[in-house]
Amino acid sequence: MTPFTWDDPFRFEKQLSEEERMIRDAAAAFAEAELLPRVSDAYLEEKTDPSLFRKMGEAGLLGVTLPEKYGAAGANYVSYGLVAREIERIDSGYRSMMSVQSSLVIYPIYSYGSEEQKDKYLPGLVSGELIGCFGLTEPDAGSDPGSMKTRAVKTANGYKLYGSKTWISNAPIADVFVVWAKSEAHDNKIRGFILEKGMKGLTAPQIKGKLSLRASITGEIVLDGVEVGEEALMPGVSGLAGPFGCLNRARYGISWGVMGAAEDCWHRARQYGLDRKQFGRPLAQTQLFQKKLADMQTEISLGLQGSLRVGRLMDDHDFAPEMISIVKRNNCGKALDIARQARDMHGGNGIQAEYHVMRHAQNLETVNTYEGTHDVHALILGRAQTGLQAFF
Ligand code: TGC
Ligand code: FAD
Repeated sequence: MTPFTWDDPFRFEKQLSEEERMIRDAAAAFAEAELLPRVSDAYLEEKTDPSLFRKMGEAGLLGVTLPEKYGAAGANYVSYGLVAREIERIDSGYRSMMSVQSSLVIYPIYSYGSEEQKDKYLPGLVSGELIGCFGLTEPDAGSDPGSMKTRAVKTANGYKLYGSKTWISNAPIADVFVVWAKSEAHDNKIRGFILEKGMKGLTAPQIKGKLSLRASITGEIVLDGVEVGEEALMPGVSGLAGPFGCLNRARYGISWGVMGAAEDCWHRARQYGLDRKQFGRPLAQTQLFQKKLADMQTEISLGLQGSLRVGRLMDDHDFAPEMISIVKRNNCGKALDIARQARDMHGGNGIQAEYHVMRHAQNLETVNTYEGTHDVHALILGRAQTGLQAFF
C-alpha cells in the first residue's frame, strides 16, 4: 500500500511528463507573481490591464500548442490545459483572456488562414503585442449561431461587412478581430474574416456593469459597412465547422481551467475549516464540513482525470467533439457547485473579496454559460446517443 495524498488522490502528478510539469510550473509561478496580487482590485474596479497580454506572451503562455516557428512553445494539448488550470486558479477572467487569444484567435488564423495572414498576425498574437477577439455571438443568435444575421456583401475588391456581435471577450481592447459572417458570395455560408482595429465602420463598445468575470473586458462589435479586401477572408474553412473547430479547443481548455478555480475554492475552504473554531472545535471537525470537503475532492479528482484523458486523445488526434462536451459541461457545473459550497463554508467572510471564493462563484456563472451552456452540451450529448435532434 502507498500513502494517500489528500490533494492528489489519483497520483495525477505522476501522469504528467517532465515537459508538461515544467510548463505547468511556469504558468503557476506567473499566476502567483503577476495575477494574484492584482486580481481583487481588477475585479472590484472592473478593470482589465491590456499589458497582461504581453506579460503572458513573455511567459510563453499564449498559443502554447503552436509551432516554435511563430515564437510559441510547440507544446501539446495537455500542457495547454495545465496552463488554463493555473491561470483560472486565480481568476476565470484571466483564463478567458488567455483562451480567447489562444484557441479562438491564434488557432483559426493558424488552421484556416493564408500564409500571409499567418505571417502577419501570429507572431504578434503569440507575443501578446497584439490582442485578439472572436465574434460569433449576436444579440439574437447565442446558443444558435447558425441563425446569425451578420453578412458579408461582395464588392469589386473584397467585401463589406454589416451586423453586430455581442458579449465579445477582449473586443474593446482588441487589435485583431476574428469575425464570422454569412457571405453572399459563398452561397450564404458562414466564413471567417480578420478585421483590424481602426477600420472605418468598426467599433467595439464596452459592456459595463457585469457582476461576473469583471477582470476580463467584454464588448460588442458593431460592423457598419466595414470594407475589407479579399485578403481579410480566411480561405481554409467554410460553414459552422469553422467557429466550432475553434470552440472545441477553447471548451477543452475551459474544462481544465474551471478545475483550477474549484481547487482554489476547495483548498481555501479546507484551510478555513481548520483555522476557524465554533462550538469549541474546528469547523473541519464536523461531519457536514467533512462531507463537503469529500465531495469537492471527489469531483475535482474525477474532473481532472476526464480532462487529462481527453487531452491525451487530442494529442493522439483521436478525439470527438462530444468528449469535449462531457468534460466542459461536467467540470463547469461541478466547479460552480464547489465554489458556491466554499462560499457557504466561509460564512459571512465568504462574501469578502479577500477570501476569493465568492469571486470564483460569480465568475463560474459565466463559464457555465459561455462556449455552449450547460444545457446545450446536454443536448449535444443527447443527440449523439439517441440520434434525435432536440434543439428545435
Ligand atoms: P449542427 O447541425 O450540429 O452543425 C453544423 C455544422 O457544424 C459542424 N459542427 C462541428 N464541427 C466541429 N466541431 C464541433 N464541435 C461541431 N459541431 C458542429 C457540423 O458537423 C456541421 O457541419 P456541416 O459541414 O455538416 O455543415 O449545428 P446546429 O446549428 O444544429 O448546432 C447546434 C449546437 C447547439 C450544437 C451549436 O450551435 C452550439 O454548440 N451552440 C453553442 C454556441 C456556442 O458555444 N457559442 C460560443 C460563442 S464563443 C464564446 O462563448 C467565447 S467565450 C470565451 C471566453 O471568454 O473564454
Ligand atoms: P441563449 O441562447 O438565449 O440561452 C438562454 C437559456 O436558454 C440558457 O439557459 C440556454 O441553455 C437555454 N436554451 C437555449 N436554447 C435551448 C434549447 N434549444 N433547448 C433548451 N434550452 C435552451 N461569444 C462570442 O462569440 N465570443 C466571445 O468572446 C464571448 N465571450 C463571452 C463573455 C461573457 C462574459 C459572456 C457572458 C458571454 C460571452 N459570449 C461570447 C457569448 C456566449 O457564448 C453566449 O452567452 C452563450 O453561447 C449563450 O447564448 P445566449 O447568452 O444568447 O443565451
